[in-house]
Amino acid sequence: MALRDILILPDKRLRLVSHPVDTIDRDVKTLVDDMFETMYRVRGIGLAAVQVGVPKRVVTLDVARRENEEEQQNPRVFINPQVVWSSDELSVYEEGCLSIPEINEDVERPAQVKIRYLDLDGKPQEADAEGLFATCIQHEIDHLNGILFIDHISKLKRDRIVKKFTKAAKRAREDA
Ligand code: GNR
Ligand code: NI
Repeated sequence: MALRDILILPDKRLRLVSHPVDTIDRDVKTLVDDMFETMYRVRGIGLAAVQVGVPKRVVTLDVARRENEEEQQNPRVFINPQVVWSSDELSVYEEGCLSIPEINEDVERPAQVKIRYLDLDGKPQEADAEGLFATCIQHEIDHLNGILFIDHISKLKRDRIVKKFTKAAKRAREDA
């Protein structure tokens, strides 16, 4: 297992549309292992492969509350996940993103969704999601389509956030 670097806004690779996985080979299994290690290390509750620079439709998720970093509670893998139904009812959740550190904003999304995906054995699965699970899996599927949670907030707020991260990246380049 290995830690992977997480891409940070305004990295253009975060805007790639990820490719479906057709065979769950060793590369995909290693990717999933590394994504869990990386996600638990930084205390994330979800991670999309594109966030570590691999534009494949792979998501790791663990929305169980953790006291202790790296303590796995309910690790789940979603390959080629799709929302096949979403509720009319909406809910608001304060979201964050490992690719946009230290920014949290309210996002409104369908409160419940039904998703279809493949498990690590390539077997088709369905899940009904609500609460934090519903929010998080929608956030991750957005990543697979090159969409970030800041795309769901006001343009004024989004532009401010992008500007802040663009400046920080420029400074980091100059210091290097
Ligand atoms: O760790 C994360 N927390 C979080 C909180 C509210 C809504 C969504 C998330 S996902 C985020 C990890 C991440 O960036 N996944 O792409
Ligand atoms: Ni994210």
